[in-house]
Amino acid sequence: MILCVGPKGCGKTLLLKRLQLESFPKNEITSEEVIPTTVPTVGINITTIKLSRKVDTTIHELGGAMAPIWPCHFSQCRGLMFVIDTSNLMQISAACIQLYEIVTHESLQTAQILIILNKIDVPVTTSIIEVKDVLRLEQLKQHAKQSIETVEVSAFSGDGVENIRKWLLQFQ
Ligand SMILES: Nc1nc2c(ncn2[C@@H]2O[C@H](COP(=O)(O)OP(=O)(O)OP(=O)(O)O)[C@@H](O)[C@H]2O)c(=O)[nH]1
Ligand SMILES: [Mg+2]
Repeated sequence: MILCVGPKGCGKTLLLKRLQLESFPKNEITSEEVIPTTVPTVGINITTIKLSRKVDTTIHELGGAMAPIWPCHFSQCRGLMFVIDTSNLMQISAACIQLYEIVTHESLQTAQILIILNKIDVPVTTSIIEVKDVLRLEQLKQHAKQSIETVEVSAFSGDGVENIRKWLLQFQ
């Protein structure tokens, strides 16, 4: 199972919709033309994404409001996408704690982890370097047993989402 988690409002649902929109072969609708609306996810949102002509993948988004019970879903997890809103510095410190809990969780020791730095389209004074510092990303990568990758994206514009598609291909 591939999970997508992250704090409330960090952009998980929009990101999954974006991945669906930009499915293979390319949808007629181009990224800028359609910005789907989202509502906070209560429970689990299951999305199927086409990665190639023959390959589909299913992702389970667990809403940010469900954070206390995310671990109930970790036992079957092969890949975990952790989304962070880079425009919300207050949330990043809280996300850092959630991320450490995930990386150290016993059921996730062999899972692949992708940290998705989202909302890079939002003009903010905080740089991505500062965001990575607050997250203590380098220390996390050094100490973690898992493979941890990072991507910078905008679910809004679609920038960078192709790197998520590449990461997803390893589970086929
Ligand atoms: N500017 C900008 N806004 C974004 C981006 N991604 C998401 N949003 C907006 O952020 C808000 C929350 O997005 P959601 O996708 O619903 O957030 P979520 O992580 O699914 O939230 P929960 O389901 O409550 O956990 C919406 O208004 C989105 O349009 C982005 O990359 N850039
Ligand atoms: Mg959601």
